[in-house]
Amino acid sequence: MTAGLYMLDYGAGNVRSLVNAVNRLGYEIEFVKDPSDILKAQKLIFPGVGAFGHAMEALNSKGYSEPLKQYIASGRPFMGICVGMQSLFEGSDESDIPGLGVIPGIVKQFNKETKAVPHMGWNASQILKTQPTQAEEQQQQSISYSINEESSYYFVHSYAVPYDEKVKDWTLTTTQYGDEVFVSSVQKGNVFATQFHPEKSGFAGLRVLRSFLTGSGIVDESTVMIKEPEIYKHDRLGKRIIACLDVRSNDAGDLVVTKGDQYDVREKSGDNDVRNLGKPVDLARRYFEEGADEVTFLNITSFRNCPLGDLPMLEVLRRTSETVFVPLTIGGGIRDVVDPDGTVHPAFEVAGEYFRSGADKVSIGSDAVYAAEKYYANGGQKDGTTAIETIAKAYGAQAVVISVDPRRVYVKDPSETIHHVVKNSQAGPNGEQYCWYQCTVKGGREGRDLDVRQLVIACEALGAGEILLNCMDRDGTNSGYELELINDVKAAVKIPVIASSGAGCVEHFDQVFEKTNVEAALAAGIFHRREVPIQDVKKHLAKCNVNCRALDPVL
Ligand code: 1PR
Repeated sequence: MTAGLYMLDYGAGNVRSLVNAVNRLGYEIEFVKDPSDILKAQKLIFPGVGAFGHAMEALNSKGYSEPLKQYIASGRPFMGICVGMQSLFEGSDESDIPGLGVIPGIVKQFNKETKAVPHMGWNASQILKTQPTQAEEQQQQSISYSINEESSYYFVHSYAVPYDEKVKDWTLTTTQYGDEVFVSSVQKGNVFATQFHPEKSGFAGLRVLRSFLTGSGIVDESTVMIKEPEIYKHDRLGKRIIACLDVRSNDAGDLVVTKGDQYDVREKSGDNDVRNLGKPVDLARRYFEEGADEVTFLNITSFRNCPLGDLPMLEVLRRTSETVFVPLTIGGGIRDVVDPDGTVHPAFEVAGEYFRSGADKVSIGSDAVYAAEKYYANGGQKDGTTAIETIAKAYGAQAVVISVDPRRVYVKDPSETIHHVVKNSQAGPNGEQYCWYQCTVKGGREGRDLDVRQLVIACEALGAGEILLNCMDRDGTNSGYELELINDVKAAVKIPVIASSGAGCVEHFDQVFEKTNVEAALAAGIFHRREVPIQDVKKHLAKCNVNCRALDPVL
């Protein structure tokens, strides 16, 4: 327990995870409710989520900016996270609103031409500041706030501070994304801030947070040595392995993790029950401990209307975020919701409930298809009203994932359809070599006159940050990922893509990373049935020289 430990929250996203991480480390934290709380604080954490301009506007309108600058100048410990770090700089290309100006420099957008943006996932850091006068074992602890060069940390951002002379004496670590080297943490006197999310970086991240909380990070500046970062041929951004939990009520009314074949989740024999593969919160925790880089929950009966207050996944998220310190995505039912009394809750509000309950991202399926249809009907114009746009505007593009549920529609010749056609290695029932990928809604129950390429291009234009690419023909088949589809989508968008559906063995993961340049691979059935442990996937990938996060020792 630390008396006077405060968190500065301006209501822009998932701060529950940070509170849970602090609690997990044995500390209690209070929220700043008033500018005077900032001046009262003995230790202050400022986690920023969403856009720079939104964060600065919120700080200014709540009267927090000046007390925050005073607090920092007072020498009491300050920790910023993500946009909380960016706000310390003079400004950002993302907005005209100036930053706090504590550190010289401007936050810049990553170069989108050379790589996927946002930079999303687990990356390594180089420590540039050392303190040679300290004993070896203290050195790591005191100067680097327990940041370890062997560990990976979770990043999710489109803007960063490029490393240069101006920020040299503030830079604690740098990280490389593509060929760009950016400042991944700063430290000077009482100020410590990270671009990555310690509360989402597993046990490695909890160690960093603990180091701040115990106060072991403040050092004697006069003895600090600073080196230049090395630039490597390849960055160390890991390929992500995601465990996916399809959740619904079974016939007894219990919420269970289930898994089907081609979206049919009922047992093929006996009484045709919904397959029960475990309890969502327990399974998510198991996957975190086994080294999953992210956990995704999909509420697969979301097509049924459910009042906002009764959304069953809210409680699942609240409980999961107490023990799982990697990013959590929730999908299913992210759309406008109508309560029995007729009250309409816009998708934006529904998503907000999920973020406050511990979700880092929401995944939109059916509603994204309708949004894309509207976009094309509008001549390729955005109108600002879709769930993708409203959620991305407030919570950032990185918080909006598009879950795509396509099925193959075979054609003998590409001229048979107006849709974008792909040559497929799996010939159709009549020997057809081509197919187009039809988007579906309501969990594959209804096909639409929209192909996947149209969908992903529209969703990227509307502001989505990531694509979760399923394939109904592969789902639950253990036959490997749909590589033609994945390559086709990767060529159409710049945002990160998660390959999903069909994983059956460790080789399928190295195949998908070798034959396509997806950023992540997701699996469900093989993990639930304990056929392939997550660590076997990672060990196999390491053998194949595919970079991925190693499991950090438990705290
Ligand atoms: O349309 O926004 O309400 O979202 C509904 C969500 O529920 C969508 O993301 C949709 O994919 C999902 N969903 C709906 N019905 C099912 C079903 O299975 N009956 N699950 C379903 C789809 C897809 C994957 C699956 C992979 C990997 N699950 O996430 O986990 O295919 O499986 P595998 O590794 O076992 O092959 P909305």
